[in-house]
Amino acid sequence: MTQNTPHTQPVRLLVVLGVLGAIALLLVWRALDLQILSNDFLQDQGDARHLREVATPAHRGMIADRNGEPLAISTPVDSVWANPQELLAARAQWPHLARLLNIDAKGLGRHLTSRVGREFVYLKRNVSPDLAEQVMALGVPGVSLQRGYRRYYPAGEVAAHVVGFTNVDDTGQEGLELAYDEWLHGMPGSKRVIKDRLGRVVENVERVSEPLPGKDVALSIDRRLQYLAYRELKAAIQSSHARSGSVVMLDVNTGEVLALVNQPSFNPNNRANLRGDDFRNRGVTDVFEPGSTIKPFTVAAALETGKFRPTTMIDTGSGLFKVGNHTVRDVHNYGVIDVSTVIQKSSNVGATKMALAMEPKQLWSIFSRVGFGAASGGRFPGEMTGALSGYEGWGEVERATLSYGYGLSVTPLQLARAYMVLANGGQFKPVSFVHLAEPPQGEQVMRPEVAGQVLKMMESVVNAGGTGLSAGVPGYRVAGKTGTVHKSQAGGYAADRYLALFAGMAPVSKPRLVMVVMIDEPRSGEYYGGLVAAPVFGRIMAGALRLLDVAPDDVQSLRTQLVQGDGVGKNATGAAVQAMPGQPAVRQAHVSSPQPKHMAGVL
Ligand code: 59J
Repeated sequence: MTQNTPHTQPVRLLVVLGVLGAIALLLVWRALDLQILSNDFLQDQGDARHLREVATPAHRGMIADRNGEPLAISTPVDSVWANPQELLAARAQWPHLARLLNIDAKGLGRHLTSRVGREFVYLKRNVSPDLAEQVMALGVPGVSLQRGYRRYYPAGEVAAHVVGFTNVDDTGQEGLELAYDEWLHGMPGSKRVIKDRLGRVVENVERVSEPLPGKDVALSIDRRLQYLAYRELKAAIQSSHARSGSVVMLDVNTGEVLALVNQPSFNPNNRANLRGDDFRNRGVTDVFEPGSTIKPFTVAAALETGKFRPTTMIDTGSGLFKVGNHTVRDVHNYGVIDVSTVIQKSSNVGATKMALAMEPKQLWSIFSRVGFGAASGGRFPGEMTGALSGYEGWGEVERATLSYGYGLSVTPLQLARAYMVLANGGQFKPVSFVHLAEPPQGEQVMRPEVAGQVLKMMESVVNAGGTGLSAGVPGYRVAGKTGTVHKSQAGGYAADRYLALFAGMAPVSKPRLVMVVMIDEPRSGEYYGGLVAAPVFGRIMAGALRLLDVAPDDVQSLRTQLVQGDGVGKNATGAAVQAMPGQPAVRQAHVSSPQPKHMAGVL
């Protein structure tokens, strides 16, 4: 029965043929399916494994100063990245890779394992071209480079607060990098590439879209003035052991910010272990009570009422004046003095008597017109507007204390902008952080005669008998106002913590520059604005007028000096000098050079 019989042969043959035929059919079907029916799907799958669309980063625009000097530039760098799966398989190579990239090999393992589902992880961003080359020379599977840009800040700490900085993704985080991010950042492009099994680009297939580079920004800042202001402020903060400080310099004709520096500062090129406090652009974010630097506006309001003229006499009595249950005090007893002398000596009682002789609205109006309590127009991120309350709630005590600068708050930038009104014949201009093609239309907010009279009074502050002699600059007429302010604290005013201020302009015959110097908590014994802030103003102003080639408008004082040969200007004489020791030395320092020797090497 096991033997094949002849008649069973054809049946077996048929079965075998049938099976073979079926298999052949199946193969043909499968071939058809792969080649034609499912082709698109398979092609896509294959492409998905090898054909990639990758982003090509856009070049971020440059931030330059008003003369085209770079303040923030992007340079090409590479980022090292990996395909976790592939790199996980090359464990033996980790130590080399980790050592080169200065990362922990164990941490690298964890980093990869936790991201094994992904196809892309950064190992180290923004490495130097040199290091990138060394990494690729290792030939570790799954490791590739990605082209990008790194931001570099040539002026470092000097312009750090104004320029700000970007994060690793090249997006503006602070300062003007943030304010002008949209303008600077451009649009990344993309291209299609073919990658091999190890994820390396083997062929550029096509550009899908070109990256659109960002646009450049020219700031209003003049890098030379910025350096000058920074050096002098830093030296002053160090020698007075102050907590912090700011200097703001504006162009009177345009409202452009020519210099804005703060202490403490930071190096934007290396922001490891930094405190958030250092990032603050105090010139626009910090408010303080302006104290006596407000008095020129109180006087302007008094002149506007028509009840006062520069020569009107005011009895400041014994320097004590009771308003309600508050006593207004002067540091010295000035007796009967004219309005001009109220400014020159900084009499709180004098300012109070003028304020009480006018309607509350008149005082409020001038503060409001010169921009207190309102944003500067410079669009700086995080800018504070300060506080100016409505006059409806002002009683006699409020009117008195407001007249000499307490009960409102301002930023250094706002104070500088307000002084700009006095410097340019009563015209109010918005402040700008970018270079302007032409000056903006000013708004006349004060009669030119009033502005001119107040300017003249402020010139006496810097001359014999004034509180701010060391703000003077040989060869130029300078005007300004000192301020020494007890800092407010919970429940009143701190007995031993002060702000030293000086705000002013030069040259008086045709003001070109306005500047505010603010020094917070000088702790070396001296704390008067006239002794701590005014000399900083004088040194920076002297250098700035020279750098900008501003013609001297007080040649007579230079001649006198040359003839006397003692290097002491006309301002360094008079009663106030005895009251403020150290004054002549300071003046001498900037008579001979705008950059005194002891400043060298500060930066
Ligand atoms: C002063 C104040 C505090 C707040 C007084 C400064 C007041 C006041 C309550 C005594 C130091 C000081 C609202 S002084 O800035 O008058 O810079 O050249 O802090 O008066 O009522 O030992 N400035 N400063 N006053 N408070 N409240 C003068 C003046 C000013 C000078 C000096 C001497 C004050 C010449 C301040 C300067 O003009």
